[in-house]
Amino acid sequence: MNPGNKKELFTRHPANPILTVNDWHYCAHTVFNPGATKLQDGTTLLLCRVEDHRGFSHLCAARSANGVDGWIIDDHPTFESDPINHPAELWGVEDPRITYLKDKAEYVITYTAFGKAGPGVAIATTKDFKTFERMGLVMQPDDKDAAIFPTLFDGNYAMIHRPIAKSGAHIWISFSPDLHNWGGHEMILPARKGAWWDANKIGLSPPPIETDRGWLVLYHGVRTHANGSLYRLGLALFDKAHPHTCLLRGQSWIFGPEADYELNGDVGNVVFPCGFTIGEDGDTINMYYGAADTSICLATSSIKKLLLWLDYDGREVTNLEEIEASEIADA
Ligand code: M1P
Repeated sequence: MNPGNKKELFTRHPANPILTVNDWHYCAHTVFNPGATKLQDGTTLLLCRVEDHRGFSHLCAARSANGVDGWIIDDHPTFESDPINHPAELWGVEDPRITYLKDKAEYVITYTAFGKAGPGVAIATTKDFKTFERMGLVMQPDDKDAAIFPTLFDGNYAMIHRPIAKSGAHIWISFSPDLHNWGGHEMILPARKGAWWDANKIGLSPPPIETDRGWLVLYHGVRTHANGSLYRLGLALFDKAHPHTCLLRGQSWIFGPEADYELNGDVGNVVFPCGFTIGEDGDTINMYYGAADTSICLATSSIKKLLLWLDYDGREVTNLEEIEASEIADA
């Protein structure tokens, strides 16, 4: 089979959307863009973004034994903004990504803190998704779409994030010895230009996925057109020991809005994953995503399939100059 012939590499779950605001125990407007993790007992936990009728967001935990149905949803907001102590969260907290840190035996949550200065990256940690330790803002606005790697690199944590720079919205990496202080900032994946599906604005989707061949990074690309924006997903592979080095970058998108619940909603034409879990076979990827900023959906793929596709559709890149050179060659 020519893996490049299949544009969409994820299969939508027939029960989609698996969660909507109608499943909530309290009044809210929409639920979307959940972070995801598997707890130690195998339970799937989604930390869902919930938007209220002011337009402000908070996070609410939903737990399920099989990751598809039977969700037990907290009957109150699990993690709310704290604008008194953290003014950067004045207008809410959004789009969480969850990483389990074995060295600390705790979960670290990176989320968007939305305040008067714009969206910035904030961090909180938890052991049980009931009590949280807030670190506050770690990347100043405008910055978002952040996640921590589950392993350390030369004793440092690494975070992927998306600051807005003069040159556009590109994906960066930063390093920290303690999760508080960040440095070694480097752009690792630029938005492409011109007609590309991921021109001008990209951002990390779920946290990086560890494989034998490196880190698989699913990212969203935003195509702006006369009717608005179109959010689709692309794929890149980064070096296992040097996560700032991009080894392969797919040319085509691998998943985009097609189902009615992705095309229509508060913000139509949006698929926006913030979390994944890996199946018991060690290969199945369960990707949890927000559809049209309105509901929560599930689509599955496989690590083997994504790597095979990258071998076919991806371009080898060793540094940013080469990425740009390949863009010019394509133009
Ligand atoms: O409305 C689509 C998405 O827009 C923003 O994403 P980004 O800044 O990465 O383009 C976020 O507000 C996100 O929550 C939202 O789903």
